[in-house]
Amino acid sequence: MALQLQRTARLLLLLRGSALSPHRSCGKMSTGARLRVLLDMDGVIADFEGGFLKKYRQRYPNEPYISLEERRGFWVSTQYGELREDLRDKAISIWESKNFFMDLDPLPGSVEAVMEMARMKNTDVFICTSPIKHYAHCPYEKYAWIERHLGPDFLEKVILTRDKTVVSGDILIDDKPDILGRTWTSTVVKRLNGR
Ligand code: BVP
Ligand code: MG
Repeated sequence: MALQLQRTARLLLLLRGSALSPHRSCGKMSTGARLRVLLDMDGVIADFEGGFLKKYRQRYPNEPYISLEERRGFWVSTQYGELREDLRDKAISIWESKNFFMDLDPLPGSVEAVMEMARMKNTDVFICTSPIKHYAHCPYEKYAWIERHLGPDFLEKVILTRDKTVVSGDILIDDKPDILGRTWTSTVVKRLNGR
């Protein structure tokens, strides 16, 4: 993931000036135009899957679990529910708990890659992330995580939305394969275990 995001950061440099801006009036970006990058959080810069597995195994040491290599599909809850019906709610209980989102580790190299993108000329980087609907902890902790790992200036760059298709930008870097939007080019960053 880290390498992927860092490679993506470098690719951005190459993409500048190419036909990647569907929301601009013509294909090619005009000289001086700014590139707006929407960057997902969970699964791209924050290790949702690793954090989930660690806390799930701590809380439910006697229940079956799915290793990162065996994970399939986007939704953790779906695969746990398929493993055994009641495990779906047990999985959900993990990310609904206090400090779940705060304690996520940055994916290795991801913070450096975000900073590299943010330093690029004529480039605006936003963190575009979907909070869970159980809102007791998640939205607060996402802000606190961004402040801790990316710095307070990045608090200006946070977009919380359950529907990323309504956000305008040039490129969305995300690990969710099925977000279809009309305003940006979606780049799916695959996870380390190759799902
Ligand atoms: O808040 C995260 C975790 C949650 O969906 C959001 C993904 O946000 P983006 O990375 O797309 O911005 N989430 C929820 C479930 C199940 C819910 Br029921 C899940 O299996 N995986 C997952 O990431
Ligand atoms: Mg994600």
